[in-house]
Amino acid sequence: MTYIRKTICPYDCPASCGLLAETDGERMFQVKGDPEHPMTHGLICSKMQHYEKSVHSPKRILTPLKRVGKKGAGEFEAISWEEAADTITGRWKEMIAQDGPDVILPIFYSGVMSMIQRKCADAFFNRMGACEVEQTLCSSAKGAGYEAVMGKTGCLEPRELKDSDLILVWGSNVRATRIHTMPLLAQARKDGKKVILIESCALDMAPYCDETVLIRPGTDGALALGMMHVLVRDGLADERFLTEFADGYDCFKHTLGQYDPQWVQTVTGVPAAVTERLAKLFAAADAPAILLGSGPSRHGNGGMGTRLITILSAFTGAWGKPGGGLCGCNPGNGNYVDITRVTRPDFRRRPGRMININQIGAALTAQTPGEVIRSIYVCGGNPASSVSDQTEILRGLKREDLFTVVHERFLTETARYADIILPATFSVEQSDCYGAYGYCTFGTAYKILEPAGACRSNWNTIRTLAQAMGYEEAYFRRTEEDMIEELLSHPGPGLARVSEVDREVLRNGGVISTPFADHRDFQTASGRIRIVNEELADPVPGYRENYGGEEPLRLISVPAFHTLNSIFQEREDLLEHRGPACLLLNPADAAERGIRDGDRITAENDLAAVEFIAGVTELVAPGTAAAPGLYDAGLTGGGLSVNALHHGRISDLGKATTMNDNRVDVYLTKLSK
Ligand SMILES: Nc1nc2c(c(=O)[nH]1)N[C@H]1C(S)=C(S)[C@@H](COP(=O)(O)OP(=O)(O)OC[C@H]3O[C@@H](n4cnc5c(=O)[nH]c(N)nc54)[C@H](O)[C@@H]3O)O[C@H]1N2
Ligand SMILES: Nc1nc2c(c(=O)[nH]1)N[C@H]1C(S)=C(S)[C@@H](COP(=O)(O)OP(=O)(O)OC[C@H]3O[C@@H](n4cnc5c(=O)[nH]c(N)nc54)[C@H](O)[C@@H]3O)O[C@H]1N2
Ligand SMILES: [Mo]
Repeated sequence: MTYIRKTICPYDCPASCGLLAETDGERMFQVKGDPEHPMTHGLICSKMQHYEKSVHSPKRILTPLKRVGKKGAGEFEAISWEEAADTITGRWKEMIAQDGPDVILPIFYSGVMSMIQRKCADAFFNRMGACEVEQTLCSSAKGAGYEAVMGKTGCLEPRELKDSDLILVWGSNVRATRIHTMPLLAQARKDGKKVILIESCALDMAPYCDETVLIRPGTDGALALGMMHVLVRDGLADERFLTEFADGYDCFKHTLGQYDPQWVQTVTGVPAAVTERLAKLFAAADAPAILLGSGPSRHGNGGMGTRLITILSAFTGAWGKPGGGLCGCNPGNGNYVDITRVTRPDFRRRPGRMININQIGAALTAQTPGEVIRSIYVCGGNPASSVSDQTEILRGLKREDLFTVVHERFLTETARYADIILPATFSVEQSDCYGAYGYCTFGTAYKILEPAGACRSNWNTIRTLAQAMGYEEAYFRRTEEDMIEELLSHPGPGLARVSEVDREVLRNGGVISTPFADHRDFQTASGRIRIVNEELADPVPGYRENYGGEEPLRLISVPAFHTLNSIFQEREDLLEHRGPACLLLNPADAAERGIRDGDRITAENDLAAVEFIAGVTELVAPGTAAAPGLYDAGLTGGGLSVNALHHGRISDLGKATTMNDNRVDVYLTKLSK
């Protein structure tokens, strides 16, 4: 007998989609979107339409494994949980006794986005006193740049875009990463409102917009400045609004003279006439909205670029008008729950050694006494594939003296290098809370299936390891259900004012819609928008260069439609649609190098040379090379992926990845006979 149970997508997308799973308690037979979900209304992406194929994939790891071959060879032998836990904690106790706990480095990122499973390893490693990881692999430059201007003020929730009368989709692949916003864009166009795309790689989104503006990567701040130049020059800025609600308008205004549209053209490649027209369209709209993705912020100047785009969003007084302002940062009224109930910073006796996730390559190969990492614990992340400076990371992972433990569902790029692999559950085999980061919804989902084989959730694995370490805190004896109760009884501002009916929904497993923010209630120290922010090292905003490099083409990494970061590569059906690792080039750049669509090409810089298949399209900005998706080494030419071409440099604000801020040269691959 089968029945239907509600659950929630665990992956790193803004939406946390509601799912309906058909199951008999042992297997999941099919998955559909949940039409009762207050925001996703049953619409789910093609990747999740066959979640059962992932959950029951024959490639899953079902028992703990220990390495028997050479590092990276992928040869393992099954062991029991008891042996695994004893081996791991035995080694760790020895290292802690010899060198102290900060030779142990936990690495977790966004494999599972639910609150307890994603964050619980923090508590364990805080208790241990291990290294701390700055988890800034994704969009922390965008977050910090936005916050520098708007503080904790919630931005527009995508559902509010229905009231916008002009939408600038600025560096966001809505079709791949935010499908629930696609119907809103379509409706806006049907209603005669303009949707304009500002992109460096417009392949996916151009067909869904009225106009596409191609821009050189890393120069978005210059376009925002040029638009503000025109607005001030032509008396189109809302000076009354800016004087009343913002700090530093007068000071900033006097710096704008230098950023005329001709200058913008030189820096960005956007024709001067286009900047003029964009500024005038922006001013003519009553409630224009900028829908901002993270791509433009993944540069050395990404924090500043985001500040400038955020300031632009306020320049005509649109904030506070229904549908006016900025969308794509944190919407709503702040955190849903008090996450420190999970992460337990109070368990840490002294500050740990901080390591930025974008720089783990350097950390894993450091040889200076006092800096050597002796063990890593990877859980919900795939750094050998997803993090910049891949060559260095692989060099570190090959170290015979590095004890590597990986908690995983599949034999990923990283897991291949493990000494011990622990088998991980899928979301439907565990219970948790989910707060959407791009929409105002919050939900709970309870276990539907018993874990396959000997798989354990992140929570249950941490409990096992804590017991073997001899940690006696009551925290490590709780169940997932106890933890959900703990979080729900300590709501943050985002979950305040939840009705009794909604509380009941959460108790039973389901999703509620939470209130949108008041966009005129500026949550900054001064209560005003901070055009000039004296708290920053760089208080007055202006154009700053990104890192750049010697090579001629700007390399960006863009999301792939059929996979999510390195996830879903167990799915042959999706890989077939995705095709081989390709690098997209503008026809002018391709012609200059004698490259045609489908050719085998090599991209090279000071870090590495990586092979791709060329894709030639006018929808990539001239001077740009765009690499969609993440590919396992087995799926690429030379065993390296695009991340081997990324430096580990971090952004101006938010210490974020600058993966879109690298240069390469590209040439036809020389075939050896
Ligand atoms: N299908 C699918 N969905 C996903 C993901 C995925 O890999 N696949 N990843 C998930 C994750 S973890 C995240 S963080 C989100 C990311 O979601 P987004 O923020 O939408 O994605 P980004 O990777 O930031 O890239 C957005 C766009 O920025 C463009 N871009 C890059 N550099 C620049 C630039 O300098 N200027 C301008 N104007 N544009 C630029 C790229 O061409 C890309 O189209 O999506 C999530 N959803
Ligand atoms: N070139 C390039 N690099 C990128 C990106 C890109 O688009 N292009 N995207 C960047 C972005 S935005 C992000 S957020 C990062 C993501 O970086 P990561 O989080 O390191 O990468 P993922 O590929 O999402 O890998 C997550 C892993 O977690 C595992 N996992 C899933 N659920 C669970 C679970 O419940 N428990 C355990 N133990 N494991 C689980 C999955 O099997 C998967 O192997 O990558 C960044 N790197
Ligand atoms: Mo991300």
